[in-house]
Amino acid sequence: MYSRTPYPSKFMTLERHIAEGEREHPEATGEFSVLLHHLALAAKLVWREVTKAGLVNILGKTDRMNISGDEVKKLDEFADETIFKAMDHAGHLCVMASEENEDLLHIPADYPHGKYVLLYDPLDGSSNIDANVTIGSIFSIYRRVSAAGQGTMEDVLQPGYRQAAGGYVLYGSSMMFVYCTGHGVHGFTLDPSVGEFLLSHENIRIPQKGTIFSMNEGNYGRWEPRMQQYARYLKEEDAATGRPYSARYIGSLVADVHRTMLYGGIYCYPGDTKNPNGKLRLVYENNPLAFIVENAGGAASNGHRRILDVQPESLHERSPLFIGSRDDVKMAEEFLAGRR
Ligand code: AFP
Repeated sequence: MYSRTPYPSKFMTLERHIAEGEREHPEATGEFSVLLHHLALAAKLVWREVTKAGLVNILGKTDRMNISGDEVKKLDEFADETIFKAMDHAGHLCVMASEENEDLLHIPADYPHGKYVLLYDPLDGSSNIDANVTIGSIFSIYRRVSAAGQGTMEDVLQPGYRQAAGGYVLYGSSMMFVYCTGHGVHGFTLDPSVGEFLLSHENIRIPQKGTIFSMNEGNYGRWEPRMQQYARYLKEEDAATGRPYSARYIGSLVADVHRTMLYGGIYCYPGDTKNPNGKLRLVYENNPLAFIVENAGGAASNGHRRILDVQPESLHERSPLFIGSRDDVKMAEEFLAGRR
């Protein structure tokens, strides 16, 4: 009788999904699940502010004060603080690091310290906010390697393959929470009427090859000749190999990678003469997205080697990124190695 309703037989909320994932690990203490819940809550708080972004001027902002006389924080600062405060007190983390902060973010001394480490980019693509273009938050969770107490730089600078979970949140025409704990990539869309994330994209798989490329071609003149040759190749006419590729570039990495994962193709941010290692940050942006895309069946490279194998040397180190469909990333590597 119930199957006649327009709803699926089982509502899979994010909460339920996390709980069912936990049950598959009898050794789990539940700490990890609580961490994910808190992250989802932080994301909702950020989303609430993002949806008000366009109203700030109408509601009477003067410089950085709103109509009530409160200071209006820049959204990226707000997101940074909100995520920190949502995550600092529950006793599951030993340290955090955020793209917005130069140094490690230590858990306040009066809160307990746990076995996990959180790295996050609070608001990726923030220069797109005023144009109402999709932005997002990106996160990685690792297990600590130090023994106890406050977390250390060693806990934070782990190669990406050691991630216990990675994910991102999209603030776009709808809000999505996409995460992976190594058992598939799953996307949840917020139903604002009930305030719950509902499973909308189960076990996302990226096509093995695509026909879309995503890169900032304004930098073409600064690229090395092999990168230029690769970009020209993608635009040549050849029906047999699906060329020319279509160009799509939003300028919010998280949104560009999300589209790439759903439709296939490649996103590239190579090094150039101005920024030899490109613009993107290895630990806050490239590693979590590489973890997600690999788990969806794709690949992520710095042009010469797998992103997840790179040992980070410093918190804010930059790295080139080639990410997307497996065949497309392989082809980019072949061009950069001079094999094509
Ligand atoms: P912002 O958060 O400062 O907007 O930076 C976003 C970003 O790191 C990434 O999300 C974009 O893909 C990339 O920069 C865009 O950079 P270009 O303007 O150089 O293409």
